[in-house]
Amino acid sequence: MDTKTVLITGANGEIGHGLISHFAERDGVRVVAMDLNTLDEDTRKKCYKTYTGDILDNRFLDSLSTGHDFDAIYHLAALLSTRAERQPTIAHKVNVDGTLNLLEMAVTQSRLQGKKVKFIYPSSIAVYGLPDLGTKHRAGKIREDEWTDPRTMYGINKLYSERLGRYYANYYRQLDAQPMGGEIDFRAVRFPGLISAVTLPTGGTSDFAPEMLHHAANGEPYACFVREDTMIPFMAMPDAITALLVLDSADKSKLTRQVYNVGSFSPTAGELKACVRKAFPSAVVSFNPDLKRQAIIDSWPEDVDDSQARKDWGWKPSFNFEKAFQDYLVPLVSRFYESRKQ
Ligand code: AKB
Repeated sequence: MDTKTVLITGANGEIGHGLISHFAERDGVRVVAMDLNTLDEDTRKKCYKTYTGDILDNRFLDSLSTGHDFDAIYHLAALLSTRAERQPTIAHKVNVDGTLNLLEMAVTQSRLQGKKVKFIYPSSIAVYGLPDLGTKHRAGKIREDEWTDPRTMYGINKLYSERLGRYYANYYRQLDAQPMGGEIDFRAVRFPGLISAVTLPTGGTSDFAPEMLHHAANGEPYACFVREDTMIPFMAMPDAITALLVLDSADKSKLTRQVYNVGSFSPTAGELKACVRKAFPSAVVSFNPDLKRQAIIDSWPEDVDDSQARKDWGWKPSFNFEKAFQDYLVPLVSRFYESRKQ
């Protein structure tokens, strides 16, 4: 069997942990992981090589690229929406310039290896921007090309990076005497809010859902920063990992787009609370909306139309709302906090 080498940036994040654990259980994939912060011992053991470094440091990226032949780059490193709003220029550097650096690395790698390197990119529902709640309700499930008018720095960064990916894949240096277009194979999914049983996100605006669950499991009260009727789409982490892997392995001739919506379930914050309290009856959850973060969430869609992903590459989440809580989130999050008490 051919062994593939995969670079994962932002490996210390939630998706990174999930991906690395997945690859560690399979033969045929060598993971080269990098992050700004040193990876924990447990994650390090699951990787072929790990690096502590900055995606804005071109000398570091050059030495990484010289040392390995990558078949695919999973570029996960990013500053999420709330953090990006607090540090917009840093967010732009990391989310846009960082992505540009990785795309350049992918082109260099493709040229050196004489084959297309895959570039797998997690985008976000933050690329959408609905102008008001009435429009959001009426819009319901939205398609990839609708309402792409983001109001956050993060959403703008993600939308622009999607377009950069498309440019590098299709039109890169199109005025050269011999344009080399089509050197990288760029594929992206727009994720909804993600909920993991074993990690907590930092700096996102969809964080109220995982925070509510983790506080309840850890016996801590939680004041939710959005209204009870707030609705955006969410997805259980194992489905997010599956989405990236299935899109990566999809037959290119079947792909009609480079950026796909992927949906799963869309509970209100009130329904999330009911579900959390069913599992943890003593949980104390109150609602104390932060009007500014609420406005960001209100600009994101209630749900996404992912029919194109279903049709082109067979996307189908394994977890609906009930199953995500019953079969994945509640059992694993309970075990996670119990083991930490021992
Ligand atoms: C965030 O809240 O910033 C992220 C996202 C929806 O992409 N979780």
